[in-house]
Amino acid sequence: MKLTRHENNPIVVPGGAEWRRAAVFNPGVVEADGKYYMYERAAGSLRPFRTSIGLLESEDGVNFRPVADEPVFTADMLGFPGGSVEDARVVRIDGTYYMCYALQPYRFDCWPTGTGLPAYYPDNYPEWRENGVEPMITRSGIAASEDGIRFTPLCYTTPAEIDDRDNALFPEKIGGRFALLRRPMQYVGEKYGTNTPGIWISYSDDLFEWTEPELVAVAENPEWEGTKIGAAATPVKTDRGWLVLYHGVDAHSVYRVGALLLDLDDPSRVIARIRDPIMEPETYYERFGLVLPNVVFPTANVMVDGLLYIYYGCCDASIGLATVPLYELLDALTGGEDRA
Ligand code: BMA
Repeated sequence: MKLTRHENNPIVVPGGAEWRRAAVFNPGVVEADGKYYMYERAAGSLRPFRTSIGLLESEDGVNFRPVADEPVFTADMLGFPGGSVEDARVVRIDGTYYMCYALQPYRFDCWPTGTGLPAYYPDNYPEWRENGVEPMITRSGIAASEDGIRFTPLCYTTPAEIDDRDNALFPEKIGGRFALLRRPMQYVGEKYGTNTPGIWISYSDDLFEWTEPELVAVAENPEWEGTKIGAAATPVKTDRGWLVLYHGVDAHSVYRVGALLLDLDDPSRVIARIRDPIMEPETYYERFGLVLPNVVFPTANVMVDGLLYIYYGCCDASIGLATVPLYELLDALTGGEDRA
């Protein structure tokens, strides 16, 4: 099983409008009425490092052009001027676009430290402490739109005091309820049945009230996913189960991509999982970025003529596309260890 990197990679790069001048990465993508809409996470500078969500469109899922002069979603719209909205994972359910986003409420600075790892530095921005927020804590929520262009904040999916990102809504209700993958960082220790942050699931009737998270999957292969794992993109419904790509982080902060299958009716149940990463940083744009090196971070996948198109952030700097025939990925999954 082999993913193919697109020859135009990276397919989307920073430039143009001031707010996307420094970096574009970790995009949501949906296909609607024959067009592909991409929701990029965009930064205008590293100091401060502040990201908003910009919109691009494409006829073929490869060549994207900006749609709007301004971002379509910002932290200002949530009442946090200067904060960041990040890592949009977008689905369309019954004609409405739902964007799961991560929110960091205030600005921070970001620079390379010379050791390969960046410093994320909030101390120049006293609002973090004045407002009693633990620096760098992330809250997640959902914004909604009827046309895919104008988004308005709908709800928070996670409590303010928990660091919880990598939220991904399933593209349809399951057993009559919305279902959401998430990654509560503090859910570790004996009480939670895991020593490292993992993938959890919650359900909701109305998107506003969510059930207590149930554990779905944790790191099993310490050499590449030992630090933490999190859902990558919107789960894909297949006849063998829900296909979920996820990212795994190793002890040196290298981000790789894993794959697992969840039961169609009970998506808290993992029925298959591939032991090795299906993708890891290899090319120059995946190994060298503005700050953190060695990151492939998928946040979207769509089906195009039997191929799974996987859109991913490259080192928090640009956007790549990799493809794989869906059946090849499913064969790799179900031919592996059976966890049913
Ligand atoms: C994660 C998130 C992502 C980011 C990745 C690599 O923790 O912040 O948004 O792409 O780190 O820096």
